Amino acid sequence: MTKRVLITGVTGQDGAYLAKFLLGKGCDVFGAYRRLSTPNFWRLINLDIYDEVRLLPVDLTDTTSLLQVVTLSQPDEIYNLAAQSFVEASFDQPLATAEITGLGTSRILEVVRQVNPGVKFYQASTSELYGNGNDGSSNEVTPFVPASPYAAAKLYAYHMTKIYRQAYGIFACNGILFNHESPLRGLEFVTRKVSNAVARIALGLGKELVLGNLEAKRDWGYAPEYVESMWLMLQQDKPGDYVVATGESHSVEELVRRAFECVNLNWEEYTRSSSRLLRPLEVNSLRGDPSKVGEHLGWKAKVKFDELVQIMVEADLECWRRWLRGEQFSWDAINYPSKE
Ligand code: NAP
Ligand code: G4F
Repeated sequence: MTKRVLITGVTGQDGAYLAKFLLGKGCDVFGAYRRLSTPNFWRLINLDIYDEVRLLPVDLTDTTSLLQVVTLSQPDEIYNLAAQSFVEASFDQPLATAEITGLGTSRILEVVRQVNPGVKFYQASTSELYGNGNDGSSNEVTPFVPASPYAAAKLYAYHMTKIYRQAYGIFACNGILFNHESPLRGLEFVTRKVSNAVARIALGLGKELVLGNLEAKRDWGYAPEYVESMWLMLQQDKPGDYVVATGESHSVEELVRRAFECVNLNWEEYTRSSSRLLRPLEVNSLRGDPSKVGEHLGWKAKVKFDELVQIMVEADLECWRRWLRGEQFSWDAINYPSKE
């Protein structure tokens, strides 16, 4: 029988890649999207799956709408990817972040418990949970020391996922994913901000790149690979929690240097750091230990840092070239105004 899957946050980076992956597995894919005054299905259109996903409106702050999408889709598996996912914004909007990213997860879990506790549930947990608690590489038993309203909300969601597993026997998993990026990454996040700015500068459309903390380090992987790990977690005999990472970390400065190298320019001539872009509290360094996901699920990151940056810069160069040729296509080039 065709498996039915429900993805919340289907309009986001991971939601779009996961929908594509699950369609490739022959699943009936239901995508829960948030109704906006201007629709944003550009990622689904970019991946050529807009017509294949069954789109249903939902808001994580509205239990009734969650009840409706679960009842309508009757899923075998739910992937909860929806969140206010931008760490910086969580300092400006801590309550909205708690409502969506934290309580939103409780609302879905409770709908699952009441409607069909046999549904398998994936929760998009995060390496941000570790905060500054550990200088080395973090695994499934490393303590969590959240350092942002986003991380605190995700920590609550992480525990609720475990609690519903232990208390009610729900097949609920936490994927503790380290940063993963792609040409479909939102423009606010540092990798895409850099690749987009570098492409514009290389084509004479931009002059400089202004960033915050250049010393922060992250374990950056490639999003299309990471969504496969989500699916693998729900195909096991028993539910569990898994770290998903490359095992390498690089600084923002290395990211910028590598991106400018892709267009044969010297990063120092175009880049500056502004104190206005520093966070009230920073997570200095994150690196994951993917041993468990490798041993139990056979998952391993293939695309590493240099290739990832190249993929992203080339994709943005291609978009801006198409834009210069006057082509119309589904894209997200206009970013939010900078705080600079
Ligand atoms: P993303 O691109 O920001 O996507 C977030 C999705 O959540 C979007 O579809 C967004 O809808 C939706 N959403 C936001 N508020 C909502 C609400 N109130 N009701 C319903 N939907 C709502 O994030 P991502 O990078 O794909 O990440 C997916 C998930 O993994 C997130 O939970 C994120 O926190 C987590 N995560 C991401 C990473 C990473 O490196 N990417 C690492 C670890 C964990 P709109 O399109 O309407 O805004
Ligand atoms: O790209 P970022 O905004 O990602 P961050 O904060 O690591 O969060 C992302 O990864 C998490 C997993 O660890 C997810 F849970 C979360 O949802 C999100 O997807 O920032 C990365 C680093 C930070 O240290 C930030 O301070 O880059 C530094 N940075 C320096 N200048 C900048 C900038 N970040 C952004 N967004 N913009 C800058 O101008």
